[in-house]
Amino acid sequence: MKKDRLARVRALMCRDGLDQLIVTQPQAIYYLTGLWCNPMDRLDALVITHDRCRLLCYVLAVIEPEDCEVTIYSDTGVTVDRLGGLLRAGVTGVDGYMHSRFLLPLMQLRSDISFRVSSCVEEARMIKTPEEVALLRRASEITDAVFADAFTRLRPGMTELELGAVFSDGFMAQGVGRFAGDPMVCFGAGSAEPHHNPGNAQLTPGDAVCVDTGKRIDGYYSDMTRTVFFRSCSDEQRRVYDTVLEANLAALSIIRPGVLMSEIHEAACAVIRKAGYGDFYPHRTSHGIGIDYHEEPYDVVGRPLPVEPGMCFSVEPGIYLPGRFGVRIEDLVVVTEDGYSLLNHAPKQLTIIP
Ligand SMILES: [Mn+2]
Repeated sequence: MKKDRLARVRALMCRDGLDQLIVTQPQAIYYLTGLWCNPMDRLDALVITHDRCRLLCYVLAVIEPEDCEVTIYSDTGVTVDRLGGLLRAGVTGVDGYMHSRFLLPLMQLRSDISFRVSSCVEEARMIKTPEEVALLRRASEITDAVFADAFTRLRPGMTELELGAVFSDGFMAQGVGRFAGDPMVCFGAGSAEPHHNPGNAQLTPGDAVCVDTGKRIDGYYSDMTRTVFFRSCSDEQRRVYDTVLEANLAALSIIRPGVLMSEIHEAACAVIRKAGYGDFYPHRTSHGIGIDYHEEPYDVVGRPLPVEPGMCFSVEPGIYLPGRFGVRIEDLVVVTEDGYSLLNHAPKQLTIIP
């Protein structure tokens, strides 16, 4: 078990009055045990009380974490019954990832237990250790290198899927497997969709080329978006690009402990509104990153969440003009004692690829 992380989770359990906590998300189990469970459709669970840890995991997981009693199950028998047998009476937190098909029968089985949703592990994970920051930094450095190389390989007529393969091959050349989803490659009108599904659109001179991708490398994700222009750039594309870059820099410039996540978002929005594109920025500016591609801290409207040293999150404003083009510029930061440090360093000045 990762003792310091477990201690933080237990402190949060005390704060919330929990006697025990059921953790089912594989990423959270990895965070606390160093063990990657992959139950797929099955149920793995780490049960944490104030004096012991018990892990219920599928037969394929063979390395036992220290200071943790492991119960292995196979595809025979009812896993919920096994989990029910590991629980004590008392106030029990459940992470937000336990499928209802497991949780509802468990609640019926152990009607003596009071269950409640708990984000103790998510909260602990929000503040990265130096060891975690080093892994995040390395993932971003590799991603910087992949972007730099891939953007030299634009050719007229190539498809979004083909450029996606260039990025995937770039990661593979760095020894990184296909862990996350496919790279989100957007050409021209596709770049006007914040969550575009890459397809067979062909690259045409004058296109905005927006690529948003990242990989989990040694357990921790990178995530970066850069938008470049292929062979030419119109006055409006330039105006939109300059606005998004200014918004990105404005948001970054206020990051320091104590600032609210919502204030970072507002700093980006203010620039975009002032340029007249306020109706074309539909999404949040930030999400946390770590073992998950998206994790706490989320920039949620109306939640006053102050930034703390050790938090890692994205800053990714964009402007999307439907049917025409869009621009997004995404960086990752780690919050320091007096400001922030960028995890990725790919250039951001307006770039026209010849
Ligand atoms: Mn992102």
